[in-house]
Amino acid sequence: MALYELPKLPYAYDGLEPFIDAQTVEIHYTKHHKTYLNNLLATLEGYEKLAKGKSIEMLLSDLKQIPDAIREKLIKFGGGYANHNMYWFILSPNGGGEPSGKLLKSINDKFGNFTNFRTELGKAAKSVFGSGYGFLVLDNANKELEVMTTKNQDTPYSFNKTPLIIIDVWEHAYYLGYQNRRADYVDQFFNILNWDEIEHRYDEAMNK
Ligand code: MN3
Repeated sequence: MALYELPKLPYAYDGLEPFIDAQTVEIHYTKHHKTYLNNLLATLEGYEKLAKGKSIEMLLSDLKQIPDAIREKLIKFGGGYANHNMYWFILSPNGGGEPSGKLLKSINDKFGNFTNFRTELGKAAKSVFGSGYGFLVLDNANKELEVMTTKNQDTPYSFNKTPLIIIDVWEHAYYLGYQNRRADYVDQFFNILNWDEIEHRYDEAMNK
């Protein structure tokens, strides 16, 4: 068995339509995500011991432990693998709406109200120059919610933060459906957010 595997897409390729088209999902999952995984596995050849029994999130959380020879590749390919593992699962054909319970309360405490939160996260994702991501994260030290962005395939795990929402703003995530209109893609993204999964991640991160 390989150290890491491609998680099964939790819906059909057309499951996120009309917000993300089937061809985009298929290429993004079978080509981009799969290639990150393949490159990660190639990077870890000869370093199996390092990764054995550790999730990719654990490796990315402690980059000091990664040998210099493979650190940059692990950040790129391991980050790309981890970011996409998360991306598919915080989206759902039955998504949208608002969170409830403790997460909603934390969002209201931090951002004032849900609308402000949406605006702030959206603005961050739209503002990424080049390729990267917008995130809602929980800071592991103070347990506060934050909006953050990363470049390329950098992940919040490497900054002692746990991602709860990820918005992929690499062009491959939206160009077929939205062309250059990244802002429209980001605005529509909220219609497919899987709040059950996001709340589950929040509870786990709070109790860690
Ligand atoms: Mn992507």
